[in-house]
Amino acid sequence: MGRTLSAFALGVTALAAAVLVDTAPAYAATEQLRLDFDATPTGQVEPGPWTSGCFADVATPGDSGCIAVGGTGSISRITRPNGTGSSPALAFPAVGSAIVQVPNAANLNPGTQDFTISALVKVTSAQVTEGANLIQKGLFADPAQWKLQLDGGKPGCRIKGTRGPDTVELLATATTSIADQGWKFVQCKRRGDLLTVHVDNVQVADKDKATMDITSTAKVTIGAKGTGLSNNDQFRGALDNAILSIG
Ligand SMILES: [Ca+2]
Repeated sequence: MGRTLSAFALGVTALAAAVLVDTAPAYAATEQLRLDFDATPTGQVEPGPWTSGCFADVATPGDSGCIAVGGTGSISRITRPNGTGSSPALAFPAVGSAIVQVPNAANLNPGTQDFTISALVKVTSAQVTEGANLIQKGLFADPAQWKLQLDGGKPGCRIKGTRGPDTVELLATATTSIADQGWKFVQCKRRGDLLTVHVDNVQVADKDKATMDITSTAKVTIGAKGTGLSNNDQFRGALDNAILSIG
């Protein structure tokens, strides 16, 4: 993140250090979902590969995200640098499909509020695909969706919802790929009528007319649309800290 850990931060736990390094929201938002993937998925052993098991949601105790796969897909352990240490992260498969899915919950719907979708991702040119979904709630054709994606290696954000009697949608996409650049902090933010995409805290895309109600009964999926084996927009790189903040 280009941010140096303070001597104080070095003295706290790795988890707390990850929080300090990865996010420093300058606005009053509440994390509704934070999957840091630090713990071993329930019922599994390190270092995988895994085809099942769940990760606890650090932001909402009691909630969890669980691995689901299709074909020969699986999720494997990888680690990323974090300050002077490292943090456990996930590697998505080169073949087949694999996701982490979180059941629908009312607190995962921003409605008309401001919100931020965040993830740390690393992708190589060989892993780049035309469609690569990082975190989403709802499908493209559904009445409502929020989505952070990495199509062609370019961070992008799509939202869809209702504005009065109308169904409206908006897509903001960076012009350059983040492939082969190591770990990058990618974010999608809605602030009032503005939708923006950020890479390492630098704004790389924006679109206005973001005012809409985004509410659905869809589950949240991380790494792809689902467990389909075609047209699944499977992400094939590495990911850590999947976060949704609202407010
Ligand atoms: Ca982690």
